[in-house]
Amino acid sequence: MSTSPSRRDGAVAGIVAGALAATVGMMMAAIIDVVSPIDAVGSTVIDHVPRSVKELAIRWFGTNDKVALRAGIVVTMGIFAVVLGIVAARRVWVGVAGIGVFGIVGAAAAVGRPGEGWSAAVPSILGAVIGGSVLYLSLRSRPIEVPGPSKAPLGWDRRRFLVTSGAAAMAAATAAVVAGSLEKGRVETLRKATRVPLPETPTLDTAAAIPAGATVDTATPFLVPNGKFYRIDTALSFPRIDVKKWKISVKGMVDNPLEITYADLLALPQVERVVTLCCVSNDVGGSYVGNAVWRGVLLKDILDTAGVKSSAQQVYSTSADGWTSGFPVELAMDGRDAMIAVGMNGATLPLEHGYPARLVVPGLYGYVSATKWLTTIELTTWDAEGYWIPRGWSQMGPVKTQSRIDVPRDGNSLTTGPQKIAGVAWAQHKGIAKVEVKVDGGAWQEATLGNDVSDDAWRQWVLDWPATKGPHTIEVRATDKTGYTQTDERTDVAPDGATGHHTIMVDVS
Ligand SMILES: Nc1nc2c(c(=O)[nH]1)N[C@H]1C(S)=C(S)[C@@H](COP(=O)(O)O)O[C@H]1N2
Ligand SMILES: [Mo]
Repeated sequence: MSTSPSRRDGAVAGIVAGALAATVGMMMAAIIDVVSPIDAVGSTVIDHVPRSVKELAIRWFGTNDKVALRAGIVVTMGIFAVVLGIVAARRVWVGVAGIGVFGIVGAAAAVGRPGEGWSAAVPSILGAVIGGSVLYLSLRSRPIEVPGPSKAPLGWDRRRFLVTSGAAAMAAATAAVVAGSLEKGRVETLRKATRVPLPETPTLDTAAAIPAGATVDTATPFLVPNGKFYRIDTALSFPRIDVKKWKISVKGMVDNPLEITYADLLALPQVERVVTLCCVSNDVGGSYVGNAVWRGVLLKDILDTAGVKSSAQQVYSTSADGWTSGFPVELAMDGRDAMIAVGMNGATLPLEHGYPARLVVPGLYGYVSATKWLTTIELTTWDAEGYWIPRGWSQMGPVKTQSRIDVPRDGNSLTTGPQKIAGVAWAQHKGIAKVEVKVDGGAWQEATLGNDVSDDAWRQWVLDWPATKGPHTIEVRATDKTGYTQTDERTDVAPDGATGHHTIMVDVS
């Protein structure tokens, strides 16, 4: 019989104790309805990584950056747990203390999340206490009975280790299943609510019908279906919203602060508008842009009711999970269709896109305006900074005129003869006047534009191209209705949006 655990036994004890701590924490968080420790740590990491790292993560993982972060956290914790276990095989208290440190980190991160109270510390602490106890029980040395006349003064009971680890592993698996099903149930409840169609509103002012010619048959439909619409946000899991209690507070520099419930919102006069939304992180030619019919209450109506004081400079909004954005007050009042949206493409606003309600402001990048899971609209000065501003992005975020080639794709092989070059161009709240295409450094050729549905929506474009044998470079540029033609100067997405012409290469044989 061995009298002390091997390094491998220590590693096993560490990973099992760590897994149990994490899963108990997740389960407890789901039960008492607070942020899960892993999400809390993950969100804290997201909030504090430098812009360069965030950009790198988006470049590497795209919209899967969250999955990558979660996986990164789990792998990091796993490595630490193994190391702690190996150390604990010799000095059990060091291992227990290590798990304690993890618990404190998780608890501090959870309590520090926007909207969380002290109770958010409970899951991490409980997880650490249970994980630490399991580590101690599996690895501690103690007087043990051995057959025979002598009694070993100190020893380690491998059978106890195996039993404890086995039981803990099963408990961790159970806790993981329970936590997973509770979270799934929570999200399912919210999703179910989004499947209830919006009520008919007698005062619905609908978007102009989209004329047939507006939709050119290209790879990108004029209206992007909800399930295909790009998604960008910092939320690791959907905010824990109870629609019955949810409301939007309109406060700050207003004469009459308001509280608007979901029922209030649905009963107010509404509009439907076609608006293209895009992300400041969209690289030239990128996919973080989409066009949809948004339905909602005009922000101006709400602000008129609240009575905005003349000293207010910024419409500063906050989400249920503490994300913030802000834009000039004038842009809510200048007649553009800035709205609190509750519907998207004829359906109730999907959870991914901000259910119960979000802001949509034509002409602005999402990071300064399009708050999803909206809970607060505060009228304030420029002293308040939206989430991305201290992280190196410009406080003003007007959308830059852009165009993209969707057909053919970069690197495609085509056959000689008639081909179509097609795509989309956008210049929200200015409107697209012209799109031109250049093949192999030839003359700019004007593309045929899809109908002009709204200055806030993108326009599809198409150009017939007699493709000849060989490699070809295709470049696009748009001119908006102010007469501005896109510069070919390539700039980075930071701090206020990329410029440059989308250019692709194809091979014709
Ligand atoms: N609550 C919340 N709202 C948010 C964000 C976020 O991180 N959290 N990201 C914004 C950004 S940067 C963009 S580009 C748009 C994207 O909206 P979508 O995911 O519906 O396409 O949402 C905006 N609203
Ligand atoms: Mo964005």
